[in-house]
Amino acid sequence: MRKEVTLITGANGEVGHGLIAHLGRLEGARVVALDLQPLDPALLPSCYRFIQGDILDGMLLGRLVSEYEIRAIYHLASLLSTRAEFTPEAAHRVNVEGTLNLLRLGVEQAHWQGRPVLFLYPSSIAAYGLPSLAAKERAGRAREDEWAQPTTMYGCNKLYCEHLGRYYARYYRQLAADTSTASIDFRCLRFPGLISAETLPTGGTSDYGPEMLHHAAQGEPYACFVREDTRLPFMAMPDAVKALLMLGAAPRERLNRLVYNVTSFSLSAGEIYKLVQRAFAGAVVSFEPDVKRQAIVDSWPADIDDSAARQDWGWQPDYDVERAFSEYLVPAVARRYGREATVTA
Ligand code: AKB
Repeated sequence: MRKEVTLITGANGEVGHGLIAHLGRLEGARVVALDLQPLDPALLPSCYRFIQGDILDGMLLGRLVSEYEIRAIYHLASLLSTRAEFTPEAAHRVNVEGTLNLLRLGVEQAHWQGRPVLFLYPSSIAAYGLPSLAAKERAGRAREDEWAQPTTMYGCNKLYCEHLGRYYARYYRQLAADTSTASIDFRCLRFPGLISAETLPTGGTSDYGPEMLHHAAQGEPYACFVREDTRLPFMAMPDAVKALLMLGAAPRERLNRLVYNVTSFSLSAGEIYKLVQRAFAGAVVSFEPDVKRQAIVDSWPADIDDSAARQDWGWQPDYDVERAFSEYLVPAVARRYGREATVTA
């Protein structure tokens, strides 16, 4: 008999770390983790199996289907916004073709099992594209269906994959004679910039937030690549994991949409610096905007409206800005680098 498992792609990434650590603690959760790189050894005890490989490798995905009964897929693998601009076509392959492979795998599994397979997909504020800074200032908290004109390859990929998820969940092979077979239960979150104490982000454009903190904790100066007044929504990693788990567990009939915004707090780069300085006396940050990366951040909303998630499945972050810094980020980052920090409640 094939074993029932939960598949997590991009297992080594920021969200993968938090998610695997959590699922590994749950009784009976068999996590099959997939990543291009060897898995962080700290995560191995939480996994049923780790496979080092590529989501573009059809043979590998085929073997997974034959070996496991996949009940849920958390498809986290992607190339983030800054890195994707250096290799847009490669990013498209990973972010879109990779997602297409996983969606097809999910549908195939659902057919075999005769029941829906849960498919959790993290999208991003990068799916938005505000035409100007003035529009960003006027826009306020963006709702899911507004400003959907992303300017980055990553943002285009995320937005398109939101649509692909809807297609595979509801319309896949809609002209086939037999349309009665089960499909995927696609659920998507649009995340703000995520800040983790355990891992450093790689290749994103909202990375200046976490980078400021990790540099300060190591006693290193940081040159911030956006202006001090640049504002984005952010979320502490435990809340990102909580949001994925809550959306995954929500009764299907409560969900009025496939794509939900979730957020915790909105901060300017200058405000992040103040919080970092409060924790690590002597932290040095200079603001040296990179015009091109600045333009990307200026096209993302200063805040997002997550009232649909709050209403449909009871979303609420555990960490507001104070708690995120004083109870999670600062103590954990200080521990990580063996530093003293001032924790202000
Ligand atoms: C990035 O900066 O690319 C990501 C994101 C906002 O999705 N952190």
